[in-house]
Amino acid sequence: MNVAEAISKAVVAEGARLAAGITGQSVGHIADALSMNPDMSMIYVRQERVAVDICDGYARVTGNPGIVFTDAGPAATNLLGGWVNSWGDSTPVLFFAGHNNRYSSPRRQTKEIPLADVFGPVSKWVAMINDPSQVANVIRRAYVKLRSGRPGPVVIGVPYDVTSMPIENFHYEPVSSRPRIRSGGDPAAVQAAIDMLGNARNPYVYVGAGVLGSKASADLVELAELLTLPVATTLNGKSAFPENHALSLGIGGFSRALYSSLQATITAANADVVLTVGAGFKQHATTAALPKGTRHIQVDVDADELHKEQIADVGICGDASVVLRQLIDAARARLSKERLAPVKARIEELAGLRARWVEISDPLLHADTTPINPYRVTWELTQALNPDESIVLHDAGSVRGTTCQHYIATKPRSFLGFGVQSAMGWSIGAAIGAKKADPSKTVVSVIGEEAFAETAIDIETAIRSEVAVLLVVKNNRAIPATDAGISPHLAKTRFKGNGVVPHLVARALGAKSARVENPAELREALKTAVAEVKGGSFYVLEVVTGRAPGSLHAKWEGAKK
Ligand SMILES: Cc1ncc(C[n+]2csc(CCOP(=O)(O)OP(=O)(O)O)c2C)c(N)n1
Ligand SMILES: [Mg+2]
Repeated sequence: MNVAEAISKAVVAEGARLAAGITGQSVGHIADALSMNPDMSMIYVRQERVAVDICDGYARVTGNPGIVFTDAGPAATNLLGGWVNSWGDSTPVLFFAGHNNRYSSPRRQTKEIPLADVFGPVSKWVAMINDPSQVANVIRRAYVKLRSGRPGPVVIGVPYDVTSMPIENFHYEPVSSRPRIRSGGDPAAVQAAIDMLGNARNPYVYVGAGVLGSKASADLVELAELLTLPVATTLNGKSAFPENHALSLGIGGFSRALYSSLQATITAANADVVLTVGAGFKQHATTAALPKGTRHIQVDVDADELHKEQIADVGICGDASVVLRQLIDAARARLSKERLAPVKARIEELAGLRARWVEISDPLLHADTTPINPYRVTWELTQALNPDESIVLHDAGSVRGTTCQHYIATKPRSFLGFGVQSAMGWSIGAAIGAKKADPSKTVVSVIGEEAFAETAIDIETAIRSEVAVLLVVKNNRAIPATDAGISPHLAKTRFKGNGVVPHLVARALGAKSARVENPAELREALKTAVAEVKGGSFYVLEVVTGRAPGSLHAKWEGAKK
């Protein structure tokens, strides 16, 4: 056995089942050894960043990291556009980076880059395997970092000369054979938190993707029902709490986000106690401060994240599922029967706020204008899919807002939001990864025509790999973005000609496709598209849309309870 084969054996023992990348001399042995393993599903992409996007989408659904492999130098840097998404959103991905021979660098060798300097600041960990004796230890360390705490992408560089070195009697004991490392909260802090929540007049719960990563949705529902707590999610955490639940506020913020719903915004604005769990407090999610005097209980698996946005009154470091369970137990032990009874008035109040949100949204969702309103596309998609059996993704740009606010996610990981880095084109690869993760689901990416143009070439990858997903392209090119105040003069260059025409490009790459301009034909077109994808075809539905504001706050700004 050589080092490359030992690496393949070790990652498979750790549970790796998906690898994606592009080969090159430096990584050739590793790519081949991964391919030799019958348990590994291989995807050969057309650009490296899509390999990361595939593994990123796969990990968001399974929690299991996929393996990315690339040649050295520009091949490795070519994946950074995807890599920073995984880093920003704390998604576990394991990257085997081809590298120059050990003793030939650093001498400006062909494709030589300072791997640790380039990836170090945007990775959870960067390590090198410089000797066969290091294989087992480095891979075990990598999996500890990928599977515990706040996850993130990990790089292992392997010099080409090392990959073919013999490794005798290779024995690997996977860390994944042990239970996941999960820590609980300080019991005193848990008690303080439950007393604070129990006494709250207007509680507000705000949760992020940490709840999804910890598979804590059932615990969250139980706690919310026990104490009648309204729950909002971050964009990345969307689907952590069922959005068809009477206590759901949809997307919210701390205290306000670009995409927070009316019900989330008003609930947060009136909150006296806020419980946050596994939320990242990113710029778009923190557009208004908490009201003065509001107390904050913050739960995060990463102690470095505590007191991040503002001082927390109670900070609890621990795994979301473990801490939520502790909170449930503490509530049962410490709170009165009366407090644990359903608070009917709160549920009615939420229903009233939700009705106002529907009233504001309905004209957009049902608009019959031409070009088609992009919110209408989201509404029709919600009708065309069974949300319990689907995974919906969005891409960067205005499609994010016109998709994430009204799609109703009912099951954990049935909607994959992404956001702090927001690299255009992510959702094509991520949709491929999501479908690999759960082939029983209908997977749909909603994407703009410019984001489509960034990564559409990998439609060919999906078709060659027999992965069928639906891309709904909201094409608003006919109405150029004005980007007023930023780059209005660029429009004559940016919007010249027809641009990349999604339904034609899709067809050239081997996909089925259609284009819709008439709102009356949208429902039928979506029905056909969904049926085709369920039948195993990759399908691109291009919908000619207008432009609409991504955030709806202006429609009810200043509104009070
Ligand atoms: C890789 C990358 N490059 C540039 C940007 C900046 N950017 C954000 S949205 C956008 C335009 C997106 O256009 P489109 O995909 O058509 O979506 P729309 O906003 O029209 O809905 C650009 C250039 C980005 N987010 N990611
Ligand atoms: Mg566009």
